Amino acid sequence: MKALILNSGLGHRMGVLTSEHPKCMTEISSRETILSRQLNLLKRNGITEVIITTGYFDQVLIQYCESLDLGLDIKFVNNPLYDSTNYIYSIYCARELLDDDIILMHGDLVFEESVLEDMINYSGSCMKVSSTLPLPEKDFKAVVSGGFVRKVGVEYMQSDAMEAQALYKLLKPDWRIWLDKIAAYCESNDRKCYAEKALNELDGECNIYAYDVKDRLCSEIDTPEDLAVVAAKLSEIENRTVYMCFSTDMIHSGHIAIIHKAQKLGKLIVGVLSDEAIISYKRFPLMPFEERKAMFENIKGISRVVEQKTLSYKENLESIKPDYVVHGDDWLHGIQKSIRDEVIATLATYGGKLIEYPYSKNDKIDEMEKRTRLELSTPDIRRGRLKKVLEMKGLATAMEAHSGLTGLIVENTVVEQDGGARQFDAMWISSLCDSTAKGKPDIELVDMTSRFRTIDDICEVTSKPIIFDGDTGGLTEHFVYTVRSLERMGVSMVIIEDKTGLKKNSLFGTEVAQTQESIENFSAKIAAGKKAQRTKDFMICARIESLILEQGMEDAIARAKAFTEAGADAIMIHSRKKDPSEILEFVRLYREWNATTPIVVVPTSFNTVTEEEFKAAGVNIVIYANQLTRSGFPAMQNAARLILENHRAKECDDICMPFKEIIRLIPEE
Ligand code: SPV
Ligand code: MG
Repeated sequence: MKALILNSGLGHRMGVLTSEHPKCMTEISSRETILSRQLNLLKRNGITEVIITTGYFDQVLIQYCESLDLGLDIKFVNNPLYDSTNYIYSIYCARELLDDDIILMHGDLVFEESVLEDMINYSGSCMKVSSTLPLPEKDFKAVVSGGFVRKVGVEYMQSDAMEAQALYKLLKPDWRIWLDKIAAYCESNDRKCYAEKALNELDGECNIYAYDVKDRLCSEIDTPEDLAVVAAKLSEIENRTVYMCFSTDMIHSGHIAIIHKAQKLGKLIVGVLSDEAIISYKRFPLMPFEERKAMFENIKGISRVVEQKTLSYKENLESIKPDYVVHGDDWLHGIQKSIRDEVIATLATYGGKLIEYPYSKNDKIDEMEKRTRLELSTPDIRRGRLKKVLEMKGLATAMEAHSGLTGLIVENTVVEQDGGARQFDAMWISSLCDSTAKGKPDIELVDMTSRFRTIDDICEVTSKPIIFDGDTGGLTEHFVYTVRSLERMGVSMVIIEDKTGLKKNSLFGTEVAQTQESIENFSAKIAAGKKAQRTKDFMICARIESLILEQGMEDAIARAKAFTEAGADAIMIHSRKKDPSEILEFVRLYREWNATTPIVVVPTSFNTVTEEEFKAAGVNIVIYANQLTRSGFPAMQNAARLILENHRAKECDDICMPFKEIIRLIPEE
């Protein structure tokens, strides 16, 4: 596609402004002239071959174009009869160079980039019209019917006429017909009319669509008054702001394309989503916030980068008040729909607009995302992530998983809430649930090899950090090996409890015989584990059973202090009381002594306390230790019973997940 710019005219209505150069060299801002703007926009939109017809001051014009040094292939065609003919003859002079699709424009036309871009992207031939501007008295109008331009001229004031400008995109077949007619006119010496006179005679032979740009700028400059109006509109356009928000840590061609589109609407301000907000609805970011921010700051044409703390745009929109928010249309459904609704409502409060571009699904991007998830699931990356989540969020949640499938549920369950989203941060590999899934009691009967097999199954299909329930840790001599094996597998934390002998589940409390380990022995086990540890990210958490075994708060706190001093990276305090007060009291007392070591709780019994309340009290990890197992088994028992009762499976179907859905739970490689 080539551009043809008609610059042979005299421009005498501009007065002194055109006494030394052609009109197209008139400055429209401190940075650009009409022509430099046209050429820059053509270049930005992929048009590199330009034909400029010249007339008076042609050498000034040629030198000026050279001085712009735009790297465009510009050919100049002089109309030797410029002062006695109209541009129909200039086109005729250039006809040999015009054997292509053509963007045709008058040399005094100023338009916003999106107008040119949209017309270039339109599938057929088209001419710029406006349905919102009044019909100009002296300038071009287009008679439009059925969406197509039938006539163009200054004389049409009828109701089916629209304001129009000499900005066309002409596909070769349409252009050929018009150009032949132009040639016929010029060869029969009819050279003083508009080229549109030839077009009008074709009576619809060329299919030129009336491209309605409404209020967007596309005006010619004939007089100093026009210049003032256009310059004011341009400065308003240049001060427009556009807001986009990104959560990505990988910039790809799709992002660059939408950033380029957004830049054409005004100064682009990019909101970079905080780590915490990303973790809440997507996956763990590969790069922390500061690095992602720097990445956007270094993209050409982004004028400012700010943090967006939540998935909700509201706070940033209310403070920045951008003219436009730009987004792909992929948020019309799903988790982001409510965020989109809120954006629309917020923009409406001050007259901002949402611009959505079609979202193009891209296999390469899906592949990159898959690889990212794979990378996140590799042991070295996965292991360190629990610490990072704790740093970023202060409080992490973990949900029980005992198989690949339950791991996938913890990995993929996301709930939309209050304009945001929530998901679990980590997985808890419970000894109770792992044993139960194998039909065995929770007494350290399932050996480590088997427990590791469960970890392996889960690791294969997930990427979230893992907290492993290590029971008592076994013999110290064995525990040191366990630590290294867990590290190798990418587990982030092992929790061992200060019990000895035959371990029973804590929720039995004192109903069964259980022995607490001495402070000395357990401290030594922790210290040995820490010494055996090879990576810096792995954490050993000491679990205190004093409240479970009714040994009192003082004992619990004394143990917590001793185990912390022995090197424990975190402290878990457990209770089987419904009333959370002893847990909260422990947290208060421990925090008085130690402000930073993470505290872990397992609120199976004291389940009325919310995560927010735990966080406010000073807790850092909340583990939902058994809920998938406890909810899954009754459903399974019920299904088995229904089939037995009815001698068939039909009645059971209503409580079963459709097969299609269960298949969808498992991602295909
Ligand atoms: C587990 O889930 O195996 C635990 C937590 O150790 S509890 O069952 O509450 O003891
Ligand atoms: Mg356990």
